[in-house]
Amino acid sequence: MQGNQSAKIDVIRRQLSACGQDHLLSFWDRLGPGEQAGLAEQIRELDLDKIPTWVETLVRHAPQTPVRHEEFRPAPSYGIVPRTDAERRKYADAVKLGKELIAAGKVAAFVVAGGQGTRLGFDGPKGNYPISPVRNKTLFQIFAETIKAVSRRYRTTCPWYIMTSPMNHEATVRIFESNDFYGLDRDCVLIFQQGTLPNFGFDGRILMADKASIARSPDGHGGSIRALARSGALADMKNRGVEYLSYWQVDNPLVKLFDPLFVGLHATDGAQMSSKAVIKNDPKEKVGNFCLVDGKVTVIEYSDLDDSLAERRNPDGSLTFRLGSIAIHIISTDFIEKLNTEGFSLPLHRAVKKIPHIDSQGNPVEPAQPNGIKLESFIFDALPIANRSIILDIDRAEEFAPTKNATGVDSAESTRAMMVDRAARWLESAGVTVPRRPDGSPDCLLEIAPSFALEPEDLKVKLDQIPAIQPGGQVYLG
Ligand code: UD2
Repeated sequence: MQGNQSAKIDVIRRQLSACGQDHLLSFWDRLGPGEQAGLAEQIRELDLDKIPTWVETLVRHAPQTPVRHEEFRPAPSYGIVPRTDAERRKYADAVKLGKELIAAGKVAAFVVAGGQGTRLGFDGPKGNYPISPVRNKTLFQIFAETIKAVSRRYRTTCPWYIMTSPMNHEATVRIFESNDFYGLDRDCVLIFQQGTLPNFGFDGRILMADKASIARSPDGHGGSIRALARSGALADMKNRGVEYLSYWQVDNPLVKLFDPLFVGLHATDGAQMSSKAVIKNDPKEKVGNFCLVDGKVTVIEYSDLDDSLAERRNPDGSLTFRLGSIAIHIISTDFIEKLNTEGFSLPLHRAVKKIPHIDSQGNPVEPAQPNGIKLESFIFDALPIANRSIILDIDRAEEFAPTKNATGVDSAESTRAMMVDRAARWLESAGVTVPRRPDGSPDCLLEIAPSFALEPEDLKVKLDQIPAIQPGGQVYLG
């Protein structure tokens, strides 16, 4: 038995040595059997064949792929309001189809929540961040209540898939359990983990977190395509007859899940992966840019779009590349299945980071400056692989308020303000008077629970349940 084990470790040592990573076993002889088994398992999960290429092309140097700006074209989009009679008919049919698909249980919710949320400085999974303006409901609770309200409206059960990472999986499951799954049917909530990728020092050596574990980080939201298949989530979808995923990021409480128009346009046009977009606030806003490259919808990160293209304007003064990516998609399950059977891989992107690790003596190092590279893949890199992809450009104020930072732009404060603003607009559209300050902002705190209204029209039949809103007051409708 002993001999067998040492033969196995010799094989692993040779494989590691072949790709310049044998230091991963530096402390092997000092580890207990459990630690050895754990480390061997982590090494088995490494894509050893690919590591030399990653080191050469992504770690030691930034990638040198030329960005072919001359080939970028602005991507076409559907507007939130139809522009012609033909479009009006198409939208009406799409909404009808979208509603039918939702009611038939063919659409599931899919949130990616495996990120580390470091910018927000919140301890724990970001989905547990309290965000709603009056009741302080968490992001997870708002999504759960929305899914419950949609299920009730369509007399169906909308399943919810939640991707976590090894860094926050257990904590996420505990949150759902301690909240009794927010009143959802437990069998319809599937929480699964994405994979990880090793962290590298600038010299190309994989960093060790401690003597028995490799420094790793989640493999990016693009890792969801593989994780959906590996975790059994995709098989579960097939069993339930789910054909479309309503995909979003955990930090956006305004997201309109199960949007019949979006689902319907995606299905009518035979798209495999579709996106919602907003008109960018300024040329260099920090969102991806929708472009056409070789005729395919492609997202070019803001940092990769040349200033001259970012600033380019149409004769009417609007930005030529005006559509910003807000990470809201419809993805067909057969597209995910196809990608997994074709052994696809999405490109990896590098990020220079401060990565705690141990040195060659085993002493912990807490770097004050960036000291290494994390790799990840992005879901939007699947767009050009799709045989068809549509874009629906929506009203930012209605659907997009990400909570990314502790203060300032895209912070909890700005998200809450947008939630109140949207509630105020919805109420006013139903004929309710909302007190406003001289600058036009609502002079009150407002919160509309998804169970009360999923859209402004829902308020019109509940006017008798809405109290008068006093200046400086707060109203919760639930
Ligand atoms: C993303 C987009 C940006 C824009 C913006 C909208 C990228 C590179 N940029 O910016 O173009 O659409 O969102 O808000 O995506 N996540 C995982 N696993 C991971 C990494 C992330 O599940 O390994 C999740 C994370 O929990 C979050 C989402 O992906 O829900 C986005 O992650 P982020 O906050 O790092 O994205 P950000 O702000 O760089």
